[in-house]
Amino acid sequence: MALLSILRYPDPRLHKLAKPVTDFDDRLKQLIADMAETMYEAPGIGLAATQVDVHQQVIVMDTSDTRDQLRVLINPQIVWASDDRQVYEEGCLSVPGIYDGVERPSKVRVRSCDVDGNSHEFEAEGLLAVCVQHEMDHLKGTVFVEYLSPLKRNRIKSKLLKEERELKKERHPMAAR
Ligand code: QAP
Ligand code: CO
Repeated sequence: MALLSILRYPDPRLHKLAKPVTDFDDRLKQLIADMAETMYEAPGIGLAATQVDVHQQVIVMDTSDTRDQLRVLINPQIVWASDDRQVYEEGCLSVPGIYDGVERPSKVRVRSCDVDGNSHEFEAEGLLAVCVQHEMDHLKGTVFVEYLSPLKRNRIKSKLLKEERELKKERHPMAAR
């Protein structure tokens, strides 16, 4: 097991398109174990492979209160979405400290594979529906801040870039800038 480092917005690698998984092998199982460890440690409720710079269609999620209900989605597809929509205050491990309302379909039906490559379908509502859609967006290179106004997005970008400069200074105090 290993902790993976999470890309931070506005890293351009967050906009890469993930490819479907074709090999359900031990490397995939290792990636899932590392992603789950990284998500629980953060702590977060969802993590897409894109966020750890692996551009394959893999998601780990756990929206349970007990933090013991890991869900793994491989090659997920939304096969149905409700017409009614809900607004939820979203955050993201790649956009630390930022939360804002995003409107999405309130129910979705999802088809995805498990670690062994077997296909499953399930219906999601509430927080789980928000989480599935948020994480599937990552696989398409979309970060939730892209649903906000350009003004808000630019403010978020500047804030995170400034924080990153501060973090770099702490790591290299002699590199005066
Ligand atoms: C996506 O988000 C999500 O800003 C998963 O400082 C969000 O796990 C799905 C986190 C809302 C459904 C609803 C964010 C941790 C975790 C932060 C996360 C932070 C520390 C976000
Ligand atoms: Co996210």
